[in-house]
Amino acid sequence: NKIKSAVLWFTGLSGSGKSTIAVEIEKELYHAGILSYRLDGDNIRHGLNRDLGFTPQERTENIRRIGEVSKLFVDAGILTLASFISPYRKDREMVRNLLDKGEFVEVYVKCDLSECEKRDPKGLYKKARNGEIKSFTGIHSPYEEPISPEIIVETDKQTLQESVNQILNYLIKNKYM
Ligand code: GGZ
Repeated sequence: NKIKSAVLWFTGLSGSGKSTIAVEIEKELYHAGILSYRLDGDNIRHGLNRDLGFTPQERTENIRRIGEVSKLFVDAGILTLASFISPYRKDREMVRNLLDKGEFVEVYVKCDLSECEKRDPKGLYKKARNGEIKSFTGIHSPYEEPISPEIIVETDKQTLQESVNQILNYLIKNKYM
């Protein structure tokens, strides 16, 4: 019963809580002695993918590259946490298919658009509403909900701690930790 490595793939709207949850999970993994690494906009969109914007084609390429990078980390035995909107179902399925069975754990960070817009931590929804940002996900660009994700957390209905515990329980039950 060897510990499996995998990518925890957090998908959801901007402001849904993907990164916040991933940071908490990372802390718990660290305390449990499990090697993990977090991929997010800060270390990917400013580096490897800084040539990419937010057209449908660029989002697809963004996710494809992140999928390939995740595969390398998983091959290295690292529990990888990827938090990207990843709005297109076919792109998330492409990443799932890059990996072996059990190596892709899709976590849908579900939150009503109205709640994300109310949180608006970076003021981006406001900018999208007044036209300063075009093709913002949820406003003028689609978000395709996962059909059968491994985990769904509802951040407009649960506390952060409840969402974190739900994910940790999944990881323990399925022998990722
Ligand atoms: C969506 C955008 C956009 C547009 C900039 N649409 O809340 P944030 O700020 O920190 O996270 C969002 C991030 C989305 O990048 P991803 O790589 O996760 O997107 S995707 O998976 O769709 O490729 C947001 C910011 O970048 N941002 N412009 N037009 N989010």
